[in-house]
Amino acid sequence: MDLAGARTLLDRALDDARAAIPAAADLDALDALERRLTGKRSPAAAVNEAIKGLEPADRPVAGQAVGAYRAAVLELLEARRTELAAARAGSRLEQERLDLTRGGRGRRRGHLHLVTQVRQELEDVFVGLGFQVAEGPEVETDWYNFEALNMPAHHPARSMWDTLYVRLGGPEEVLLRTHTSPVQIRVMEGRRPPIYTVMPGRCYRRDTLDARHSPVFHQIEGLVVDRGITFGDLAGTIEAFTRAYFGEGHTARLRPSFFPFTEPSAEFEVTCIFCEGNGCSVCSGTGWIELGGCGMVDPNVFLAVGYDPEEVSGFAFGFGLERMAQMRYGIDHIKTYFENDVRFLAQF
Ligand code: FA5
Repeated sequence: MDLAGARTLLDRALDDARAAIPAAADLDALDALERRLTGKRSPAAAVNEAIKGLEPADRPVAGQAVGAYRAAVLELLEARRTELAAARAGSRLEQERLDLTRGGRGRRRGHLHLVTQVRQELEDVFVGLGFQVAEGPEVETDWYNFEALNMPAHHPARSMWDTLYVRLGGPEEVLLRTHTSPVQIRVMEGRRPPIYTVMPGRCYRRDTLDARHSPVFHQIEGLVVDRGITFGDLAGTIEAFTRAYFGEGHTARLRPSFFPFTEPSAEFEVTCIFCEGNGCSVCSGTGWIELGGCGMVDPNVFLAVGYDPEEVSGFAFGFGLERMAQMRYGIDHIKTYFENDVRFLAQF
């Protein structure tokens, strides 16, 4: 091999290196290329071997050509090695990456039923107004549900509450309470005025299911007994709690009514939100939805619990919880509360 032959060999090998090294797929391929281009059987080794046989003047020139070739090849190898190492580190990072955007795989948590939420929300409103909260039994006697509330046996007002009787005691003596008003009697029996108490709970009636009525439903009862309580206090309290629950801007009215245990009595109604007062199937065409009854406690009720009606006066009210939430959230049928369709319940 002469000097020209050595140069040609090294130039070809360098062209080969320039094509092969940047295309090496991984670090192992790069190591193999390094052995082939700079190892014992490489063109560089062959030229080194041939240097002894060259003209003395050509030997340093050939030696420099080998050195330049090696430097160029090592530079190409280094550059590709850096690229491949960076790519490998990047792909490992990608594999090990924690995706924190998915919010975990935790179980979906349930929450309180809408009726319970309404009950707690109203309890909070009343506690904020200075009321206490009391509860009474769902299975009641005739005395608490009717008699002490100024509805003696055979009183026509009893038919207002189609009653479910329980086979206990004498005929028609034990029943599922038809309203929360019997808890008023229990509260008054156990305490002396002043009384500022609300009494939420479940009630039962032989009502046929329709958009606003269910045989099982919930009421919240309120009772205030003190000296000098007036109908104005009643109206103000009802306005305060309906405003707290529904927010400003709801049209509401008190309409004269009758309950045996209050005199005078009234019904509290709000504009039907489904038809905005024009009349629809939910409000039975009236444009109004009754939320509850109220009135000044009848003197006979005070006498039944041993209070002196000359000394104290008071008011009471009873509102349907399902009805209130129907009006607030636009729930057009009461049965949706009890069908247990999670798609409905999960909205609240
Ligand atoms: C009463 O139950 C009286 N105890 C209310 C009362 C208390 C008046 C204290 C005076 C003083 P009424 O039967 O109107 O009244 O029922 C009151 C509210 O309970 C109704 O306005 C309605 O919101 C709700 N309600 C009554 N029956 C049902 C039913 N079947 N399904 C759903 N809600 C009902």
